[in-house]
Amino acid sequence: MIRDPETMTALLDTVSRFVRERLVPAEKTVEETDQIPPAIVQEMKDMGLFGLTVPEEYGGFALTMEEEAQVILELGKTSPSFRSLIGTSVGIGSQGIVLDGTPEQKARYLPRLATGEIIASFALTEPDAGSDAASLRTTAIRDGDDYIVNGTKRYITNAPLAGIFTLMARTDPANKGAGGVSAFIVEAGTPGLSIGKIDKKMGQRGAHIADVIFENCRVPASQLIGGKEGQGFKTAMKVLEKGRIHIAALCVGVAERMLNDALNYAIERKQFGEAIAGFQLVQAMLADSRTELYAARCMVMDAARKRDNGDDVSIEASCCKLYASEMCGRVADRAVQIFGGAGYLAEYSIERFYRDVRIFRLYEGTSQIQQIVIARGMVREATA
Ligand code: COS
Repeated sequence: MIRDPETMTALLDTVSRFVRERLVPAEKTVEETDQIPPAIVQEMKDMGLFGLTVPEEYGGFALTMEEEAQVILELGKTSPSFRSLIGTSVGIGSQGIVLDGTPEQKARYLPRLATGEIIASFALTEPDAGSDAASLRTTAIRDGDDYIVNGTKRYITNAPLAGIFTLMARTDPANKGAGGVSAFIVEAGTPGLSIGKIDKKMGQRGAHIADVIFENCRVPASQLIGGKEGQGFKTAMKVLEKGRIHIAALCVGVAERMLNDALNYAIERKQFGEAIAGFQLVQAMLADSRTELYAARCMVMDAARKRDNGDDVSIEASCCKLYASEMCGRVADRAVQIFGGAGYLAEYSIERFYRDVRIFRLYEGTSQIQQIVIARGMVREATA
């Protein structure tokens, strides 16, 4: 749902100009230094990018899903590390509070998330709990007015920068399943909370992940999201469902950038006396990529509109994430092929994008998890 087309067009134009004029020229620096320049971080804050999905009464843009998808698609046309910086505050890190937080929790954290003063991270995954998220072992045991948290969270995006963590922990150790899990807001700096070393990754330099370790970390009971135990897994699933449409939009944006670069290269690059864009085997790669991109974009916008409409989109969100992330991988591969030997060189951005996009098929639910969610949903529909 686009609430006001004029405002939306202005926002998209601003983001698009920012991407073209500020982010694309900084891509190499981010790759080389493994840091997003502080001036760019400040500009992202000033533009309100950290608050895209925070409700207006807390200082955000309160974008609908369709609006968010359009902005993220635009922001996707550059190194995905930039999106990653705002990604957890816009998506999985904040949405547990937005969807299920108490009024006090919203008032305490959302205004500061909206300005970018603090960053929110999402702490679900553990060394032994990834796809099987309900098997998480981190515990939060009630002790007076507090919970005492123990456990380790792994691959936590933006952990080294985060001001708060949306933490999923088991409050009922006797319940080994989803029902024993609760969600908390834990502030960075709480005694007993520490951050591991930054992990070295395949791509997305400038975007950092690390372990988050809880050792007898005392968290006030007022930090239990929604004030209710046993709801944490459902909060996580709702957050991830929305996040899957967000990531699918990102996949479309990055794929558009890669395909555009490959097309321009194919028009310039001459072999056998003519531009390689004139060769049908190259044209097939361009055409297949354009077709799949079009399909993914249509899927993302349809799922986003349905969610805005209040429909159950658990199947559609997973269809989008599955198709768009796999499509993005195929487009990256074809783009390298079109660039030929040059595509293997760090000098060209496609070498970096090829590595950067590999994570899309893994995080916020692997392709195999999306298949499971889709098929289970189909069975549920058919047997309801
Ligand atoms: N919205 C609301 N509630 C949901 C939901 C959703 N999208 N999906 C599941 N739930 C609820 C279920 O209704 C169920 O509630 P009841 O017990 O009241 O019926 C509860 O959550 C447990 O669901 P389910 O039985 O399906 O849980 P499973 O343990 O079988 O796990 C999968 C389901 C595999 C889908 C889940 O573990 C998953 O998504 N794994 C991937 C996690 C992931 O994306 N990790 C990425 C790391 S974060 S970047």
